[in-house]
Amino acid sequence: MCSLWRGSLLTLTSSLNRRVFQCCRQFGRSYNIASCMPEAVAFQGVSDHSGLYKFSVNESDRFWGAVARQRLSWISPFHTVQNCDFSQGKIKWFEGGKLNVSVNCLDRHVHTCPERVALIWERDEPGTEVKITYRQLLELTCRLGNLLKRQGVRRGDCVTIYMPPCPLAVASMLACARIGAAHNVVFAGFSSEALADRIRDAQSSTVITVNQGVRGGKVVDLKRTVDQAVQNCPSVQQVLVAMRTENTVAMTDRDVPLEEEMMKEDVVCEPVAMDSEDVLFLLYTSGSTGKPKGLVHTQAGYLLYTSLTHRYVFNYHDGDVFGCVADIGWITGHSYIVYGALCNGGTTVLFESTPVYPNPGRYWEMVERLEINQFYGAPTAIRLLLKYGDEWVQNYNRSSLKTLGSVGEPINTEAWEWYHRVVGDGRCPVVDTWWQTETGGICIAPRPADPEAEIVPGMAMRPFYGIKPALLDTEGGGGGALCISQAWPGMARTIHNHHQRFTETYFQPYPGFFFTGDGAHRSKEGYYQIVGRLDDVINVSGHRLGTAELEDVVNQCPAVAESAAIGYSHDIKGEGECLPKTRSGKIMRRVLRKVVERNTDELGDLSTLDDPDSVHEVIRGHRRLR
Ligand code: 6R9
Repeated sequence: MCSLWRGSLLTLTSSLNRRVFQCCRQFGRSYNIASCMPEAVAFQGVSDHSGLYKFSVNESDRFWGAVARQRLSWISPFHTVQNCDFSQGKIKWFEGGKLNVSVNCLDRHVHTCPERVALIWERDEPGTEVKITYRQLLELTCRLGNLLKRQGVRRGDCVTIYMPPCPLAVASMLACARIGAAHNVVFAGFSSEALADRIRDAQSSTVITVNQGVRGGKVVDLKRTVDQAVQNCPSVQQVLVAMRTENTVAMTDRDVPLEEEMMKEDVVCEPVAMDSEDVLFLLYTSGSTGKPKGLVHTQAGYLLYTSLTHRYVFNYHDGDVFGCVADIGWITGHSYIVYGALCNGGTTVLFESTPVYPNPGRYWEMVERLEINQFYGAPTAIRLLLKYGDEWVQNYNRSSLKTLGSVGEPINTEAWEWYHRVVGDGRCPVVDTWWQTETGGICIAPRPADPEAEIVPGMAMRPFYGIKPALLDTEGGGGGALCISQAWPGMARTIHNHHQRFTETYFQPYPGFFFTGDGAHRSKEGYYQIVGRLDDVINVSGHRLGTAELEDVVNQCPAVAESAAIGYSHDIKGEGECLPKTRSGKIMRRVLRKVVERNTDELGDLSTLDDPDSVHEVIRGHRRLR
């Protein structure tokens, strides 16, 4: 591992760009710490942001205790702020406390502002968005919670959700939280095999899906994928099917028409009092070896951390429209589209489409139409869009924008500059947010709410409150393996059913530290730049793929004795992995066979390929091998 990061550091793309952007001058030079974080008034001696950061790491019990009491609604108070021991991989926060996450995300806002819009469902077809108020979302959640109970789902069970971003997907997540079940959201682009693996590992008896998805003008048969998956999942007793399109799909005895059945349920569903450390959800992510890991996040700490980072990293204020274009199937969707945003009473966008549908102006047309204030997206999309030229951006009014966020992979200087200069008209801070499924929420970001904050293009900059990074195995020049030296409330608690793998992966490489798997660089000012993975995880378009998973698939070909998957640098996607895949993640073997047989004139229908160019790359690669 150590030699690997050295290699990565050598490829550090840009030397630190010294141009620095000051942001958030609107607070002026003198400011009141209470206006930034009300709890801070009670922290003795804290008068500015750097003091507040120091307090958050040096007095972390007092910091997190105060913030948790202030920001979450508790059914009963916690008695211990934290009880953590990295050597055993033991992470516990707010023990003794009881709360319900759905009450924090819904009921308390329904009391104060029932008609505020909670969700804007930006459907695939522009201009057909649907708005759901907090009152409506609570009703949907309660009906669904009651339906799940009627179907036999109990506290502690795990429900698998295979749905594109839509209000019923969010209501399903919150319904689980309301009745004390955990959820396992699987990205609705994954294949039936990947879905089946995750259902089996989570031992779900219930799967929630839609008849069909709609994305980029194309209809995707999601229910059919679920049907294939559950054939190999004996634990599944029922599949709840919502209707995203009007097309009927074959229903079996196991299938339950979701809308029809939930309308029979009551709009009141008693929230269960959950312990702080009960499981909120599992989310599977790729590791460098073996099967995907079901990372476990729990109730209170996760909710607190996502809401605090949502508020301060993006400078989110009441009434703002938060536009995160990730899918709910990734941690970014969980933490910032759903939990962080709703815990803060925010209005949050659910984006169903693609950056180029119906044209490359889609994001910015949406920003104008929905008056989005914070836009949060991935560098891969920014790199793609900048190639289409500035006009697609400039055609639309983006004056509502206040903060631009980036996540998922390093953002190169060209993309950063374009995002800042063209999309944000040079006036919106760009926050490059570094974090992982494992960290639950953003750990390193510029913090625009800090009036003193400066931002260096392409740098994630500074640790968030409570985060104490450490670079280990340093070799001069300020680079090293990025670790975090003390616990924070948002971190994952274990890997579902594999606690030993959890400790081995994250706590044994550097005893006493949480190891992130990334390499980073620290400037003399103390700002962080993330270099990328040190292990065999490949990052394609911001999505994590394990080399072992790719090799597993390749090795299934009878002619293949051994294989090795590697990432190579790709202009738009960060890294490429060279295989022609359908949008649902299936590798098109028939295409590979034709290439190997040198029948490239008879490749057949390539319309379901996610990236038709990948075939040409394979052809070119094969020619070189010959
Ligand atoms: C949130 C998310 C995590 C991995 C992480 C790192 C890469 C994420 C980044 C970044 C550089 C950033 N990563 N954000 N690299 N700069 N701002 O993406 O979670 O899917 O678990 O991926 O993504 O390599 O370790 P996840």
